[in-house]
Amino acid sequence: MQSIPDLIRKKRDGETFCDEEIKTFVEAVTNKTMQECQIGAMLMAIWQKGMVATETLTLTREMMLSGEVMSWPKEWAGLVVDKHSTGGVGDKVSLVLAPALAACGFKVPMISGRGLAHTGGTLDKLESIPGYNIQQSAAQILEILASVGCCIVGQTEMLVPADRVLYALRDATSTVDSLPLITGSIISKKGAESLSALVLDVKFGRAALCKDLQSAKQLAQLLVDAGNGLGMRTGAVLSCMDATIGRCVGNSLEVIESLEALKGNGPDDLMELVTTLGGVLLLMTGAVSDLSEGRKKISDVVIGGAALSKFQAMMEKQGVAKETARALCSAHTDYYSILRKSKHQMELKTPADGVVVDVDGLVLAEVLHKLGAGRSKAGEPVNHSVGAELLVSLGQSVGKGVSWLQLHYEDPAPTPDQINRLQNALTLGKHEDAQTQQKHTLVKELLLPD
Ligand code: IUR
Repeated sequence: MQSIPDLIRKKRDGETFCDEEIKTFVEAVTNKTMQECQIGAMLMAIWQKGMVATETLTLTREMMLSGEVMSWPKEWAGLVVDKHSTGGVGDKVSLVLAPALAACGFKVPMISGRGLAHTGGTLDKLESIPGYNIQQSAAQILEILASVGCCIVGQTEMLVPADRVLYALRDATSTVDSLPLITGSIISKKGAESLSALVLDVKFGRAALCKDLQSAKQLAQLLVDAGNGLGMRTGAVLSCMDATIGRCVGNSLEVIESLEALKGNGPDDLMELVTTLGGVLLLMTGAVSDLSEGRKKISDVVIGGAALSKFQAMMEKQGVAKETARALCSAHTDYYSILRKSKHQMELKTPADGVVVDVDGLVLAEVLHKLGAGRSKAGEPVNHSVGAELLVSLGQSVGKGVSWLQLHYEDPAPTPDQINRLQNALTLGKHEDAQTQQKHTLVKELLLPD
C-alpha cells in the first residue's frame, strides 16, 4: 500500500487516483492515522489539481461509508426524499417544504446544518422555537418519520465522520471552494440518508457561494452526477440569490414567515422555490408525470393546511410543548407571546420616491451578522431575535419617506456606518421603469436526471 506522503505527491503532481487510493485517504482521515498537516496538504493538492468525475464519485462514496448509513423499512422504498440548498439569505424553504412533502406521503429525514457565514442556518432558525430539539438519535428519526413523515435534525456523531474532519480543515486551509471537495461533503451526507430522490437548490448571485449562473451550473452538474452515481435520483434547481428570499431575514423572523407560508400567506418568491423544488422531487419519484402537476400538489397541501399540521406534529415530536406548537399553528397567533422579540426595532425610510429595483441581500446579511443574527466561529451562539423585515417588494412604486425596512436588534445598537450600509442596500429606479419590470422570479434553470 502506498504511504500517505506518496499519495499527497501523486495528487500534487496532478495524477489521477484509483479507487483504492481514495479509500486509503478517507480511511486514514476517519481513523485519525493521517496527521492534520498531511490532510491539509492533500486538501490543497486536491484544490489545486482537482479531481476527475470518477475520483469525485469515489471520494463521495468513501466519505459516505466512513460512518453510519441509515436504513429504512422496505415499505418506504421510493418514498424517502430530501432537499439541499447551497445557502441563501432568508432561505427558509426547508421549513415549508419538509412538512409539505410529508403531507404528500413522503418520508423526509432532513439533516440540516447550523449557519456559519451571514445569518443562521435551518437548525438555528428552528431553535428559536422554545423546546425544539435538533438532536435526535437514528432510532428517534425513524420513529418521527413513521408517525409524522418529516423531521429536521442535526447531524449525528456517526454520520459521515470524515466530513467533520475534512470540513474543519478546509476552513482552516482556504480549501472550502473546491468543487470535488464541496461535492464530496454535500452528497456523502445525503447518501448516508439512503434517499430515493434528492433535489438540490444551487444558488447563484452576489449572496451565493457561486457568483454567476455558469459556475453554479458547473457545481450543480457535479452534485447531480455524484447523487445519481450513488443511486439517488438527483436533480437541481438553479435559482438567483441576489436579494432576500421572502421578506424576513433572521432566525425567529424566518420562523414566523415560514409559519405564515404554511398558513397560506407565503410570499411569491418563497412559494416559487417551495413548489418548484417539491415539484421536481415528485416528478423524480414518479408520483406525478409533469412538473406543473408536482408544483400544484405541493401548493395544494400548503394552501389546504395539511403541511401546517405536519409541521405542528413535527415540532411536538421534537420536543416543543403541545400548547406551544398548537398556538404557533393557530390562525391568529401572537407570535411574540412565544418567540423572543428583539428589545429594539427601527424603521429605515426611502430617501426619494421611485420604484424598488434592487435590495442587496448580501449587505443585509452582513450587517445582521454583525448585529448577532449569525456566527463567525462554529459553536458560537446566535441571537434568535435579531433580523430584518423588508416592508417593500421588488418592482413596487414608493414615495419618499416610506418605511422600507424594519430592523430588529438588541444591544449594542447598529452604528451609523451599519445604518448607512443598510440604506445603500436599497436601489430605487425611475417610475417609468415600473411598466417594464418583469415578475420577479428566482428559478432560472432545472437540471433533471435522464
Ligand atoms: N455545505 C456542506 O455540507 N459542505 C460544503 O462543503 C459546503 C456547504 I461549501
